[in-house]
Amino acid sequence: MKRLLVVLAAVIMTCLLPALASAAGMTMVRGGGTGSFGADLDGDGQIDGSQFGMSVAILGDGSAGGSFLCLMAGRSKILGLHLMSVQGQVTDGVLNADGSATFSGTGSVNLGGGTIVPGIGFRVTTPPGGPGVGQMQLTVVGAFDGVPGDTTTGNGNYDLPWETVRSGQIVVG
Ligand SMILES: [Ca+2]
Ligand SMILES: [Ca+2]
Repeated sequence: MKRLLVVLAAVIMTCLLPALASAAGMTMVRGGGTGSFGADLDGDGQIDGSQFGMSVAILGDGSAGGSFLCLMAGRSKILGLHLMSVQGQVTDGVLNADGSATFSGTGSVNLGGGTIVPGIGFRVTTPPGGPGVGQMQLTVVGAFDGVPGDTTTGNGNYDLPWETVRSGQIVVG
């Protein structure tokens, strides 16, 4: 857990580096903070959420680069899994007509207890904004379909619900 927090801090620090946004034709997706699913997904009486960090450069030809981290900290058996974090490198991304960005890549899912599953695809859509405005939706591709919290069962993916930014922000631009 401590290592994960260090990684999260590093991602957020990276988000703050203005030099990354300087290249022409590149759109940055930067964000860090906490989000809430607005619901008690695992039935333990607590509203569930995550901490997140992202620093992504979308190049306009469908490719992208950067990193993403979503950390469900301090909770055991989140959503019925020992899912603790999704951390990965971004390889593809697009800007959507509504001003949001969608990016995807491959990373590792840390299930806690020393169990880290590498080579897992993920996809994130991020309408930008600060608390109560910005949102994030994470899909873990090809794994965990149907576990508690999956909003679309039977498609092979773990489709997490939309999260609304509770602190911090997501910036697209
Ligand atoms: Ca809960
Ligand atoms: Ca699913």
